[in-house]
Amino acid sequence: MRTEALNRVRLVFALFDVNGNGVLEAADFELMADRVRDAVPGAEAAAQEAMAAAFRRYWDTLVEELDTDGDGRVDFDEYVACVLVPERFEGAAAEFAGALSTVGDLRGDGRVGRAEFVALMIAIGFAPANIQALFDALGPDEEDRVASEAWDASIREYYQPDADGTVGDLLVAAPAG
Ligand SMILES: [Ca+2]
Ligand SMILES: [Ca+2]
Repeated sequence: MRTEALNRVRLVFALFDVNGNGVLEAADFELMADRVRDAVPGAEAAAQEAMAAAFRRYWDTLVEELDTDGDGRVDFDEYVACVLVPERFEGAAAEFAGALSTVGDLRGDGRVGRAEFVALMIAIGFAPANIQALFDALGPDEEDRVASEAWDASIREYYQPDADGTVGDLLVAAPAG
């Protein structure tokens, strides 16, 4: 595997390992969902529920596809195999991205303000400086808001195991934490 691809896989693994114990498990995705919910307290309850469900589904997909030894957790060696079957994660990644951008779209008009964008991206583990760079790259309007569709697309690409040369690569510059 190319070094860049492996670095990217390492970074996404670290983002998913929210409690930092070195393995992915259901608790990590519950923690992430709690953080996202707390990041935007003004979001609609339906959007919050869809987000929590999408995070659970992402976890279900990971464990179903990658938990080779069947212990109910995904360690890094198991996780690396995700790059071999990226198509199996497309649906779950799309749901995850769509749910996240919907939570941030407080006015329900298809745009997300910088404050919500930054709070949500910090909640899922990215470094603040990188988040600002990504927001700027997505072309904020005069009200400093970006199209949730553009953000949605960048998240979806980012969590694709074999993605390359996307706007989301701005986030790879320095791991969060
Ligand atoms: Ca963990
Ligand atoms: Ca396992």
